Amino acid sequence: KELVFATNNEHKLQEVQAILGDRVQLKSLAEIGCEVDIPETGSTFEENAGLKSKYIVGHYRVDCFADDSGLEVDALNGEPGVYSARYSGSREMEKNIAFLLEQMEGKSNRQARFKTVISLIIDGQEHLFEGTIAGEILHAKTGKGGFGYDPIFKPNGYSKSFAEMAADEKNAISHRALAVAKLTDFLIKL
Ligand code: ITT
Repeated sequence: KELVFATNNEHKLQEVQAILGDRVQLKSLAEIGCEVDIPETGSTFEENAGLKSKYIVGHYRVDCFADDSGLEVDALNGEPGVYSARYSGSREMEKNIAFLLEQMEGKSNRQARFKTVISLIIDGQEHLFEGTIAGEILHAKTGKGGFGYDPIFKPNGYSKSFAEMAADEKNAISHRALAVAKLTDFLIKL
């Protein structure tokens, strides 16, 4: 079975393909000839995931899904949230991480969560799947793996940051893995 994953983020594509294994063959936006950065003007992950999947269905008439995700920090009233990819005003994660660590100076509550919402559109019908993992914001970057905010996020109950984990360790517990598990459950029942 083939399915388009409406993302420009190569790391997301690799993670989700690794979780799905050979059950589903994912097609990237590049493979269907789409090179646009789909507008994400919504104020929730649900809305933005839906904007991305609906854009692709509208323009390419294919079944597809999109992932909108981000980091919600309690002491920052849930920020960066839907602004995770450009929290500092730039898409450079080096800058976004530095900016977030700066906002956290002097905060004793460092609890946060990663959240993923997947919007799947099959036969014109939207289905939403979500996954969340709670953890804490570290004081400095730790580890070289993963992507995005992984070097400053340590899931609760673990002693390593997401960036210190092997890909399959992160993929066994992550927000994205939980959302993809729900997506897979749905797809295999079709
Ligand atoms: P697409 O919209 O093309 O899918 P994007 O990178 O713009 O790619 P989002 O709009 O969903 O994706 O932004 C999510 C940002 O949140 C992402 O750029 C990362 O900085 C961060 N993020 C999401 N999932 C993450 C993860 O598993 N580990 C670390 N950071 C993550």
